[in-house]
Amino acid sequence: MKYKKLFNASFAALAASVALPGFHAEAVAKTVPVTIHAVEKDVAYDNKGSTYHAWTFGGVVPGPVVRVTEGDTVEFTLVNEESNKNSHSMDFHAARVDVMTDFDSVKPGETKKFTFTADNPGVFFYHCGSDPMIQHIARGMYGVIIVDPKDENALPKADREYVLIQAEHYENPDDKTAMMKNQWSNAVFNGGVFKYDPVHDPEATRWLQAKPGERVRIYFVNAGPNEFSSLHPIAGIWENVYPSGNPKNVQYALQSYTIGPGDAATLDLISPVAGANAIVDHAMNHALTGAIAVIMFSDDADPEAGKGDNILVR
Ligand SMILES: [Cu+2]
Repeated sequence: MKYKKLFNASFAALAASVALPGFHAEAVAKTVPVTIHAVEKDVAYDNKGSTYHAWTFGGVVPGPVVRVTEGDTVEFTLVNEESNKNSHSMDFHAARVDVMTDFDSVKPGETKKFTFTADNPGVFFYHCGSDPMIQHIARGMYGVIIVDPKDENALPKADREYVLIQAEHYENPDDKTAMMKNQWSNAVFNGGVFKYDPVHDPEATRWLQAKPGERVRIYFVNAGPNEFSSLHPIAGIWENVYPSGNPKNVQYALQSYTIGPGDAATLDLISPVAGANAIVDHAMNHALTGAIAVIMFSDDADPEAGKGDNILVR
């Protein structure tokens, strides 16, 4: 886990606001230092272990899950490793800052800091915005920031949580022309072709797990760079859907929900029966090139799955 140390999200509270009497269910705002290193390295994109030369946050695709609470102040540091060949930057969709200064690119060997308050609860995309942005996203520089509501009762309690980030994979990561022409080879969840689908790829060893009756919360991001996703749980129905993950944006009992590039949603799923659902982008050329995630509902589900650090299955 060489790169694990490169990502330091110490959730130590450096400063705390004063909680008002009568608001015991609300989290106390804190300052959260988050440091992520831009790392250019080979990364696997399928279950066989085939690799491509990725540009990454933290050495992994997708980048590390950043998780804070509504009202927190994020003190962000981007370190562009000296060994890299390209400039990189960070664009948090959860931030309201200055695109010219805060989201500006830094050269290899340089560091950039900016601060923002996570004013809105929800699920938000983050990505590199350096030129050409289409290539920096397509090569793997994307991830999720989850901003939990400060009111702990704002959402129904989830029994398990999973992150799914959809993106298009290009055979040749240097071919910017193919990216502009949308000539991708695969649609992927969490950076892997059929990563969680042993039905379409016998070499898949991972899938999502839960028990029947449990509320499973999917934090979904569409990294793109170009394609929309019509997210559908085959053999299930989305119990609740929250566009951008905001508890105030609730919709009920949807079969599919469309999430454009650069957008995100929180989707809850409950299976009343044992068995499986297959979460897919219902655009068939996306599903059948890799954007399928099987979720198994069983009383034997691993008690650790979909909890704590296991919400993004690596
Ligand atoms: Cu970049």
